[in-house]
Amino acid sequence: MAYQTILIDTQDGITTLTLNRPEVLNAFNNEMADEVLAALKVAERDSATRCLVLTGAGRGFCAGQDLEVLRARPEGVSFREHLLRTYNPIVTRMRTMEKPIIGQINGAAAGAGFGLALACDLRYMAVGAKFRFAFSGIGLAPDSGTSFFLPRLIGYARAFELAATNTPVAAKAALELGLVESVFPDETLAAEVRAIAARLAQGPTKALGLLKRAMNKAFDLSLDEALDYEAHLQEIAGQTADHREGVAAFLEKRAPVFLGK
Ligand code: LHQ
Repeated sequence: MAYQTILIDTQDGITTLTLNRPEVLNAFNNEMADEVLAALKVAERDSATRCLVLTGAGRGFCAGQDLEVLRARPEGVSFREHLLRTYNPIVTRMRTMEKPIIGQINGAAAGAGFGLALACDLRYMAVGAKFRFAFSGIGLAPDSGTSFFLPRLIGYARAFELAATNTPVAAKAALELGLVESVFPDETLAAEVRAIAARLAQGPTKALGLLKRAMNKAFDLSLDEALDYEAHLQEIAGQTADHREGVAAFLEKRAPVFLGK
C-alpha cells in the first residue's frame, strides 16, 4: 500500500513506522491518522512483523495535532468525533496489538504525539529529544490516552504537575521520572533501538503477545482474577511451537530458534 504521510519498512521481523511530515515536526493531519491506523492493522496481521518501531522523520517525533488544521476547523466540527475517528482507534490498536511496540523518540513528542509515545510498550529517547504535554498550553483537556498512561507510569502528582504546568521534559529528566527505558546519543539512537527490536523480533512472538495482554489486563483485576487469567493464557502459550522449541533448546543446551508460531 502506498502511503503519503508515513514510511513503512519491514526487515528481519522488525517493522519501522516513520511519521513523515517533518516540516511540522510530524504533526497529525487526518490523512496521517488514517494511514497510521491502516499500517497498524497491517502490522498486526502480518507474520513478517514481530516487533514494531514507531519513530519520526527529521528532528521531531510527533508534535500532536497539526494546529493549522485546528485553526482552520469549520464551525460545528466536534472534537469528540475527531478523536473517535483518529487518536482513539490508534491508541487502542497499539495497546491490543499482541506484538511489542517500541517508541524510538528521536525528537519532540507533544500532545497526541506524547500520547502515542506513552502507548508504546517501551520508549528509548534521544538525548536531544523532549516531551511536552501541550494540551494545557492551548487550553485543552488531555486526550490520546495521556490521562490514562501518565499517572500509571509516574504516579498522580508528578503526572499532574507535568501536565498542568506544561513544562517540557528533557530526555534525562524523562529517564529519571521513568517515562523512558534508556536515553542514547541522538546519532546512535536508531542503531541502539534496532538491536533491542532485533532481540524482541527473535523472541517467542505469541508468548510476548500474551505477556502484553496479561500485564495490561492485570491493571483491572484482583490477584485471584489475574491468576486465573494467567492460567487461561498459559494454556494458549503451552500449545505453541515456540514453547516446544524453547523446552527442547534448553534440554539440548543450545539457543532456541523461535519462529513466532
Ligand atoms: C507545528 C506544531 C503543530 C503545526 C510545531 N502543528 N505546526 C487534536 C484535535 C482535537 C482536539 C484536541 O486534541 C488533539 C490532539 C493534540 O495533539 S492537541 C496538541 C497539539 N500540539 C501542540 O500544541 C504542540 C505544539 N508544539 C510545541 O509545543 C512545540 O513545537 C514542540 C514542543 C513540539 C517542539 O518545540 P521546538 O523544538 O521548540 O520547535 P518549534 O516550536 O520551534 O516548532 C518547529 C516548527 O514546527 C514551527 O514551525 P516554523 O515554521 O516556525 O519552523 C512550529 O510552528 C511547527 N509546529 N508543532 N502541532
